[in-house]
Amino acid sequence: MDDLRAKYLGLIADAADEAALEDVRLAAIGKKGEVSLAMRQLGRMTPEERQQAGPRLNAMRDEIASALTARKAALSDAALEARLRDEWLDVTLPGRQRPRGTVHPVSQVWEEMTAIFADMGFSVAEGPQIESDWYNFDALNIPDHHPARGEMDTFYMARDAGDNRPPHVLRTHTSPVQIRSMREHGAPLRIICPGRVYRADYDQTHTPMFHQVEGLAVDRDISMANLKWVLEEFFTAFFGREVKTRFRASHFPFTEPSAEVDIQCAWTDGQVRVGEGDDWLEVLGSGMVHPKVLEAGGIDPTQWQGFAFGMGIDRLAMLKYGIPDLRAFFDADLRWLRHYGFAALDVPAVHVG
Ligand code: 2NL
Repeated sequence: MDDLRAKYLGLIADAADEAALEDVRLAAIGKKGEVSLAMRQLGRMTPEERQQAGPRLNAMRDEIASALTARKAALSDAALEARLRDEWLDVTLPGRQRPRGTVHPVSQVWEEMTAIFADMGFSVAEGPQIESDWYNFDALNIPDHHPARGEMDTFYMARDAGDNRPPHVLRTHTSPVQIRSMREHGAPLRIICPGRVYRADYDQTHTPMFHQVEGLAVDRDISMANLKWVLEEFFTAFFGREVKTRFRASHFPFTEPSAEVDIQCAWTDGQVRVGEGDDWLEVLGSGMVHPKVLEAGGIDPTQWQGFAFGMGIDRLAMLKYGIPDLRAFFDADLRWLRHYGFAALDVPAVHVG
């Protein structure tokens, strides 16, 4: 019995972890453990022997059981200490820096503009940036000899000798998207078409690629009065204050009558401020859709009429956010992007009357 006691107390002291300790427990006082088996021998003893061996065996089993409990507590304390040591974390360290981009002013204003027109019931339509000359010019009643069609103003796709496909261009406005929408959906129609457009022009105020939003509303009794309301509503929402407009008679091949639209502004120390003062700034072209353009869109001009307008996103971004130089928009200069860019969730409130 002393050998048994010494053996198991030794094994308990040597058990390196809780799993090894459990093995020892089973070997000693488990159902088939050595101590349990020894206790079962009590039945075969004489009453005198039993009286002697019984209490000693019980005491030994209790001693082994409490040694197991104590060792188990010690092992689990040690395991916890080890985890606390290994998984130690310095929560006072500075966070890891991750590169963070900004939203380009053009993207920001694009979203602002589409949100305002969406509130007025306009859907957004987009289309290809490479168009046939029919969609870009003919459908818009722009005649063959018109200067806009020349290589001076328009980027033409290169053609190999003997390639007889119709000429294609980088679209010079998003009007072709509106022609496509008219042909696809018919009347009535209320859409805006934001997108990239291209013109062979590069100076202080022009880049060969820029962004435009065109709008088109076709219905049975749409008039210039509806156009004026929509545009005034738009400018007031966009600039966050009431903005007076001035319509000046103009000419475009695709609208009749046509009007250029100025917005009220003030010039103070070389800075333009929209919605105050008594100067004017031209920002938009517009008019009633020419009957030939409705026809090109597959819409019967004796049954339907509509207004259309076009304006530059980049220019409106410069005006609203006081950005001085257009060309810097497309330089991908990180300092410029961080200065004029917007945070991902920075969506200025948009007010519609
Ligand atoms: C400007 C001129 C304008 C349009 C664009 C248009 C589109 C169709 C039919 C008729 Cl499908 N018109 N678009 C109309 C008037 C002016 O833009 O000076 N933009 C800055």
